[in-house]
Amino acid sequence: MKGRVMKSTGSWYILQSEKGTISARLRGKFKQEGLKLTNPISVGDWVDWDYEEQQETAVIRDILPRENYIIRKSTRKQQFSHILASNIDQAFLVVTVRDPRTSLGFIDRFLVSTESFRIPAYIIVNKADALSKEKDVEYLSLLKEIYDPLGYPVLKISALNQENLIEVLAPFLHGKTTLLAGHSGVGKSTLLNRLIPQANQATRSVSKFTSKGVHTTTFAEMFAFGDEGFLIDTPGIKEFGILEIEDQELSHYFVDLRRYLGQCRYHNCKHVNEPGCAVMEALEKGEIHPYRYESYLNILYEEDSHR
Ligand SMILES: Nc1nc2c(ncn2[C@@H]2O[C@H](COP(=O)(O)OP(=O)(O)OP(=O)(O)O)[C@@H](O)[C@H]2O)c(=O)[nH]1
Ligand SMILES: [Mg+2]
Ligand SMILES: [Zn+2]
Repeated sequence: MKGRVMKSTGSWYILQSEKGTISARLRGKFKQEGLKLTNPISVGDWVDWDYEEQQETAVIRDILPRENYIIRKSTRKQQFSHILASNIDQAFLVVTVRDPRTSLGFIDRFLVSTESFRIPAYIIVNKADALSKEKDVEYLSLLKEIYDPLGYPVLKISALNQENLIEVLAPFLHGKTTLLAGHSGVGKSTLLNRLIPQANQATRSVSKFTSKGVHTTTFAEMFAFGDEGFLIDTPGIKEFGILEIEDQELSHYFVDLRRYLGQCRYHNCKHVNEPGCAVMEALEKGEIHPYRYESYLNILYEEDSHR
């Protein structure tokens, strides 16, 4: 039978299928696409499962091919990667301006991962109610200035005050599988609870000492939204480690750099200091935002330092 993984703890799974919601185990090991994964099966996966009479349990036999997935380097196990979720229609990166502040570098890394499958991404600025200082308001304007023109809508909300949830966010969610991702403490679970009250996800205040989240959600979990939509709550991410990407490939995952590809003098241009580089010309003309180019270089150099 076919089913979809709603929750995965690593040792057992909750599936949704025509037989309703069931818990299942995994038989054997899967080797996939040459990736070393800390979680062979992720939330959002479609799987083939059987009921094993003898053990009185549902067993996952196989994973159906993934349409897409969001993957990052595991922070716990070197050389391993972790799939946040798979088969998603869109990603909501939940960010905050303060307590904790989400950096541009983090946002750009996440967007590289969504771009690698051309998954539409939104930047959801939560805690709009707490934007009192001038420099916080300026940061929000900067986010809008950078990302709106690139096709990543920047949407300001307050999960706490329910500001813009029903009017602005909900219309994007119907009939879609939406991933909620972001740092710990930005309010992903609070937002999910507002949109799906019966989800009843645990939430906890940000640490007073570090202004950072305390990693309340520990496993990704998918919840039905309306008739055919799903929302996936995920554990907070500290750093988004991108899997090895070839130098020449990286610019394909920056929408703003991608526009100029093929126009550089050298076909293997890395857009760093090569003569006749169309990307650097665009940067000088102000067609590419300097912060985005800075993120591009940071990722490029960081990947290099691993070789
Ligand atoms: N002021 C304000 N606080 C909020 C808002 N949304 C969430 N919070 C608070 O932020 C804290 C963290 O919220 P959570 O929903 O637990 O954050 P999370 O992103 O799920 O965190 P992890 O599960 O650790 O990844 C809680 O104290 C929430 O009440 C908001 O819109 N405004
Ligand atoms: Mg949470
Ligand atoms: Zn170039």
